[in-house]
Amino acid sequence: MLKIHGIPRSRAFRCIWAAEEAGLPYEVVPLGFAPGFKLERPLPINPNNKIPALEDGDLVLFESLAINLHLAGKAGAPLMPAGDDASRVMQWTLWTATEVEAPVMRWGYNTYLKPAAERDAAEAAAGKEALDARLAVLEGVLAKSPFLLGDTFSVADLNLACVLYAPWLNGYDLARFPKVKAWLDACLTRPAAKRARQQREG
Ligand SMILES: N[C@@H](CCC(=O)N[C@@H](CS)C(=O)NCC(=O)O)C(=O)O
Repeated sequence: MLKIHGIPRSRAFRCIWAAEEAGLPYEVVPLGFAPGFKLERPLPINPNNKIPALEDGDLVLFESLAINLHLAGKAGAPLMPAGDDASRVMQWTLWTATEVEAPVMRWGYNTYLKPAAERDAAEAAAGKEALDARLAVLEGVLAKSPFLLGDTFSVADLNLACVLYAPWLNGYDLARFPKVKAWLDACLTRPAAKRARQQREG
């Protein structure tokens, strides 16, 4: 059985959602945080000593979005489509990792993650400005089709929506981005997403 190391209240949530969406049996091997967001014990199977990590037989993977691509690949289409759409999945996944995640974290650390006394309002505003610029791009794409690759949900949507899940859950102002809001609502209320969210939100 697949082993996902981490806890639902971490980036392991992303892989739990992907495993649920792929319909693959998995167990979560709990590993959480000590104060300061450091791991409570080492995770030797990940040279970065971070969660999540996946064990799939002899294969060990780190990087949450790469794990999701692997899980989607095991499920095949439509979660992981073939041909040009597979390249589009890579495009959106890399866009998520290189363009979207940093502003999400900059905003998140300075609005709800850090203790109130350590939050920096200017940093939160800078994160929001950068994230809004990406959301404007996404708004234009989602004006043309309900999901990133067209009419069907795929791991491209999952990988982007799982990174935008925290802002969506924590009051990010999406009023200027109604298509993004509707798309996130659709992605994050899918049955598989709800099962993953239940583990995280309890
Ligand atoms: N890019 C990595 C980031 C992994 C990451 O930063 N994980 C956090 C928890 S969500 C962690 O393990 N933090 C512990 C530490 O940095 O010591 C991924 O997406 O998997």
